[in-house]
Amino acid sequence: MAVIKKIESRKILDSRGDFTIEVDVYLDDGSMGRASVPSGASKGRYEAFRVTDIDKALSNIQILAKSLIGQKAEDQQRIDIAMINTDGTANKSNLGGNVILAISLAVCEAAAKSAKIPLFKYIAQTSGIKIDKFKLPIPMFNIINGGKHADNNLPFQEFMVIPSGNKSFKQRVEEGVDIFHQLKTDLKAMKLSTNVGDEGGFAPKLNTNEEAMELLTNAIVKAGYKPREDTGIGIDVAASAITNFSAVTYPLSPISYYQKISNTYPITLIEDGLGEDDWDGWTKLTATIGNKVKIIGDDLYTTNPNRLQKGVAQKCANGIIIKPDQIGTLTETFKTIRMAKESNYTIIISHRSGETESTFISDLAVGVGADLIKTGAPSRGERVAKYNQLIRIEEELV
Ligand code: 2PG
Ligand code: MG
Repeated sequence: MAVIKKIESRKILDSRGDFTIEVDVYLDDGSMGRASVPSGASKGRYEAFRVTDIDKALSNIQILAKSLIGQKAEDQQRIDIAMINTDGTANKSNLGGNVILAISLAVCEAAAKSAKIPLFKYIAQTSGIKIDKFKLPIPMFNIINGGKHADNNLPFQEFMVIPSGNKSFKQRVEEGVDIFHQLKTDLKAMKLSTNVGDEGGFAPKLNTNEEAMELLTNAIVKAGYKPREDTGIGIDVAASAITNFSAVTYPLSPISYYQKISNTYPITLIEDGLGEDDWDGWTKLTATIGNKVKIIGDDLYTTNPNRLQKGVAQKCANGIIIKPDQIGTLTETFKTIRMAKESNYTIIISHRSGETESTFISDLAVGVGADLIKTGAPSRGERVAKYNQLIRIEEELV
């Protein structure tokens, strides 16, 4: 089996014009894996530490590289655990979650190339996650951006359309695109801006969540789809990122507010509807509407198996957002996904608002048998790269 021969790294750009790291792992059989790390704007308090000084991050990569030369690339778990131990902290604050993850992902890609199999198949082999048959994740198209992702007054961060039912990935993309273009036409007719936000969705100057949900519902209908039956609406509240959160749902409590809006609009999924430390609130929210709306934890869980374990025990949420950079290794990402599957959670693989052109998460979603993928609107190169990779994978699977 091929061993690691050389690790190179560099400073590259992300979609917000910020620098991030890219790592190349070379094996002694000539295979090379390349990975980069995205970054969030609305970050969870419990995410792995990110080294923001990219020059420092690059020198940390070289510290780790020394001990990895000569290791078998197929030993993903051993390599990840060795890096966790070298860092020696609970949240990777010594060397950085972004530093460790970049190597972790690049090792995985190099090993897949060495094995001469597609990345998603290699991930399926190496993750220890049981899947019966490969399936494509359902895309969640974030077509109205608010919160910290846009320069408007929308309190909620993301307003997504989710093509439901029994459709191919390609059909779901067509549906998302139809609705995206319909919305653009509608915004233009209303003399509202069609400039896009961080995740490629429109960022019109709207003031209330209701206006956004109304616009989405109308665009679904006008594009020829049946709200809820064909297309659901998903929202990422990103509650922890809202300064005066209770004012947003006032005079109702957040839970009553969600009850109300999910009766008015075809809402099928709510992510981060409550703050990241409000465990009791999450239990109540899930008990109240969890049977008809997917209740998803992102900042609540930060892809951390310990936090997920606590949430499962307390019956918080019924689904989880998985972002490898929140936890910092592929091995821990797999562990969280395994645990979530055992708890019958909905699994959503997700991008970050500051992305690179990497398509690793597309292969990850298929390789672990994720239910959904969240990777922005069908617009902006770094977002469509992920959808395009999934289109290719679907073709390969038929
Ligand atoms: C989220 C993400 C991705 P950010 O909150 O789910 O959409 O945003 O990367 O800014 O944390
Ligand atoms: Mg989120």
